[in-house]
Amino acid sequence: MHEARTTCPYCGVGCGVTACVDNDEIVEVQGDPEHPANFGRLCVKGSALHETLGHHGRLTRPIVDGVETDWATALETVAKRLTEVREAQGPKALAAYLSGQLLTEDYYVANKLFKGFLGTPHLDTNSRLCMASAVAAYKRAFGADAVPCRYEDIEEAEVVVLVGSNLAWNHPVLYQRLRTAKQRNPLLRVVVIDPRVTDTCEIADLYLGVKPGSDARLFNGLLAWMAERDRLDRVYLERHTKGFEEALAAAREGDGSLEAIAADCDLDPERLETFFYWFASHLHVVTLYSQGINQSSSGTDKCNAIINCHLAGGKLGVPGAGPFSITGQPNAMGGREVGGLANQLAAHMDYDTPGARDRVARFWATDGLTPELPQGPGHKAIELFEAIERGEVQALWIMATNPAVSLPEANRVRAALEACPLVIVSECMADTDLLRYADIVLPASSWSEKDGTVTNSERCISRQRGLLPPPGEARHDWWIITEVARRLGFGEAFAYAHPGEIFDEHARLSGFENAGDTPDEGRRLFDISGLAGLDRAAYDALAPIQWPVTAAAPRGTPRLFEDARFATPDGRARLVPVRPRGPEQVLSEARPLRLNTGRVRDQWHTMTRTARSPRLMNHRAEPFIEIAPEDAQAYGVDDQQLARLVGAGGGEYRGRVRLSKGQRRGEVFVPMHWSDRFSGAARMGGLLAAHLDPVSGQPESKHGAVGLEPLAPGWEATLLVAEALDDQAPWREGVDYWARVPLAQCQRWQLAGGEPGQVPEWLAWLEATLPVAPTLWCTDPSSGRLRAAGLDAQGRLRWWFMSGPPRELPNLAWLAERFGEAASGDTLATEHRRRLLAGCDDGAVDTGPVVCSCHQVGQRCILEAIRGGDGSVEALGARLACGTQCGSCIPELKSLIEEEKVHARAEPAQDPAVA
Ligand SMILES: Nc1nc2c(c(=O)[nH]1)N[C@H]1C(S)=C(S)[C@@H](COP(=O)(O)OP(=O)(O)OC[C@H]3O[C@@H](n4cnc5c(=O)[nH]c(N)nc54)[C@H](O)[C@@H]3O)O[C@H]1N2
Ligand SMILES: Nc1nc2c(c(=O)[nH]1)N[C@H]1C(S)=C(S)[C@@H](COP(=O)(O)OP(=O)(O)OC[C@H]3O[C@@H](n4cnc5c(=O)[nH]c(N)nc54)[C@H](O)[C@@H]3O)O[C@H]1N2
Ligand code: SF4
Ligand SMILES: [Mo]
Repeated sequence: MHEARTTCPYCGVGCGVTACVDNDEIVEVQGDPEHPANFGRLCVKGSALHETLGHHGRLTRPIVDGVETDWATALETVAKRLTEVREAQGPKALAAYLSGQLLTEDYYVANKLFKGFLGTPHLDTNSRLCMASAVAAYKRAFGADAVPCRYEDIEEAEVVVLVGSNLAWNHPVLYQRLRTAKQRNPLLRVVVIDPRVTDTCEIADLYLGVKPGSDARLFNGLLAWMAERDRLDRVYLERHTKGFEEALAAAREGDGSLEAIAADCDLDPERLETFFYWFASHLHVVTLYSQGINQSSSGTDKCNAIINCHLAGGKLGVPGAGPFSITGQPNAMGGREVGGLANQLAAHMDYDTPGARDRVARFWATDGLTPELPQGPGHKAIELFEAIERGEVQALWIMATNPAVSLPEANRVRAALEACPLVIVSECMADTDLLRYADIVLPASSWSEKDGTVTNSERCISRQRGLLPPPGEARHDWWIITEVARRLGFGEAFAYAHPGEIFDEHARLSGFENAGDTPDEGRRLFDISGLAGLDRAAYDALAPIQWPVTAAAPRGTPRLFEDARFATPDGRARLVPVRPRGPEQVLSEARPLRLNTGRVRDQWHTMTRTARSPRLMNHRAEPFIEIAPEDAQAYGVDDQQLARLVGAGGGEYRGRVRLSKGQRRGEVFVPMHWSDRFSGAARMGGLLAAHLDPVSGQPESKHGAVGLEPLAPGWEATLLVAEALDDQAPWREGVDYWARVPLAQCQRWQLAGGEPGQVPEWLAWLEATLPVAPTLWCTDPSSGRLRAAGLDAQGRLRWWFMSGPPRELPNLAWLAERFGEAASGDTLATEHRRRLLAGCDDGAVDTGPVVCSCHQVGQRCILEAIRGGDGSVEALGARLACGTQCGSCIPELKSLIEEEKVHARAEPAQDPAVA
């Protein structure tokens, strides 16, 4: 048993993790007390990391044209087919689509191979869907893609503004840090700007429920307000910026009254003014923004509208201040550093950066090996798939991302992939929606096996360390890329024995001819030349450090622009005139509802990894549609019923309705996580039309337009099946709605279908659908509901069935235990057999959706405890332990307490339905 330190592979907070390794297994993970991102904390996803590991479900062998093969054949085939396409169609027929979940070393070699040696500019990344607008705005304002702040600034601020960020769920450890800072400093004010009341609002002193897409108008209004009230930092503007007058003129266009701005943003003027006043009257303001700002057809402008206000007040470059774009993926920032976006070349040099092409070509020594470096930028993600659709790009290598789910117009993307002559996919999991479209599948190593570096939201470079051997023949992404490069004839330029050697080259490139005072003279802000030349041991021991790291700043640079010198030719920051524009996806009679999409607390993106932890599946088990109660009534749907959404992207989405008082009228929210793997029709990517920001190319994923109607099936049912029976899953055929929920040792299938009033002959259906016939069954005479179970010849439990809606579910954990016993070969004990159809020992119903994932505490237990007198988070924690580990569920606990208070006053208490 030994302890090793590494970095969490989920969100951009980039927490340090201490892993306890025992015989090629990670038995426990804890927060690294010394890591500057988390100082020992972890959220629920981080603390469940070891539960998502294991060889089950992993890709372990390369596959070519549907047939498993060895690496030599697979690598040869990749090289041969890429060469064929290049020779027939030219280098620009080749493309790559990467991900912020690759390590910097993987990213670096992929970028070098495609742009430097294959000579195609078409290498883009899923950061296009995520950070592209923030990147473009920083470049417009500061001359470089540089996040000025560090996490401590959030703790040191007087006002923290969270715009379009659900920090409590998506950057939980940073949220905890903010929460603690607020407890220490009661004067710290938190403002949340989000159309939805989220769990983040729990710590908000002021909540602004803005109209979707109206943030630019709001921040323009703030700029004009500051100018009017003389709350500008005139000296800062004068000395260190340009463009203020133009930006102010644009901000003053139209009706500048507070009432008019408030009306356009759908806000109460008084609350809006409170925000303006707080922002304007404090120096130490951090505005932290995320996808509610970026994922917009005017996202870059929105980011600049925010940055304008910071520049105008001199609120950056000092502790506790700055416009802070928070990154989503663990290595979104690393991808930006190597130049993984299609408009970048390498190492913070763009195609139009003076001297950059020549410099990079010399550094990589591409001479004579390749036609030449591309002349200009390549296709951005959406454009790339359009070029594939047109047949211009004929070979695509996708690594560590799932565009068949996560891109807007996902059905069109699927058709393009289908038509593309060569699709290569590097992936760790055996079963993702994307793999269906792959001609060649390359099994990649995953977190805990991979070795390299990542950079988090505050520019902090940390090591992810390889602790376990990859399963089967899975290989590291950097290795796969360099082996292909060798077979393409570029062996000398890709002769790395270890990721440390790649990191060294990356560090050297960042410092290569990085001199002078201005970008025109070759100066780049991204410079980690101070980390070049590390030997293997020093690389392995590398402690977290914030870039730039240079001879002048060997310990890194926590905060940028303290000297107010920016990376523009004249050293001044730019204010950018912003003219607010609304969403491009327009509402219509057929699609009258505004569609908001985003994340839930316990899932990660397309769930390929988090769904492997049953306790992470319990928070939100099924795909859902959140809607205001009044709208639900108007559309004829009710809480926990099934409904469908139809959108302009050509797809539809089926999920369970959740009434939410935090949802504005006229808007619905759906999670981005469900794929065809987990539900029959719950891919939100099919609902959205691809409208792009003209500057950044980022799609408008937050502002779709949809129609809603009830699904009204004739029946609903739950089927639990042992893992071994799950392979074919014939029971999902012909049903109108299904969702698969992995539980420990069994799979839960939620099924619905049929016309109203129509109920199948269940016993006959079970007999026909399942390989093991019903052994036990009973029918409730009053409701006609059936419960049944199938045991094999040895008396082991194979399946369990219940007709009726999931709110009638008994104790799933108890049933899962019985499946666990069966999995280890045990026959069902007599006393359990008697209780099997009841589904519990004591007549208890299921504990409901899990609120506290760490301690697996269900909503029903919590409500009972509240009704029994535990009226505070502390009291609940003392009785049930909920909320006492990572704290992510505290907002939910508080709202349950609040709801109960309201209930207790209004009506006799009712059990909420099961999600
Ligand atoms: N649990 C979990 N955590 C994650 C991830 C995950 O999958 N799961 N993914 C990671 C990644 S890659 C990313 S990019 C981050 C994203 O982190 P966030 O940006 O916090 O996540 P989202 O839920 O996509 O959207 C944030 C909020 O924007 C709001 N919003 C929508 N439209 C508007 C608008 O017009 N104006 C404003 N002001 N707000 C609006 C939404 O209501 C939502 O609450 O999370 C990271 N962390
Ligand atoms: N409507 C809507 N759409 C969105 C968003 C939204 O808020 N709303 N958010 C957008 C954002 S911000 C993002 S970041 C994207 C995320 O969307 P994706 O990137 O498409 O989602 P993931 O599920 O993270 O896909 C990563 C894949 O890589 C695999 N993988 C993991 N680690 C490795 C590795 O080390 N090597 C290899 N080769 N493979 C690996 C995983 O198993 C998984 O299949 O979605 C975007 N799409
Ligand atoms: S906050 Fe993010 S980086 Fe930290 S443990 Fe949670 S998911 Fe991992
Ligand atoms: Mo993201």
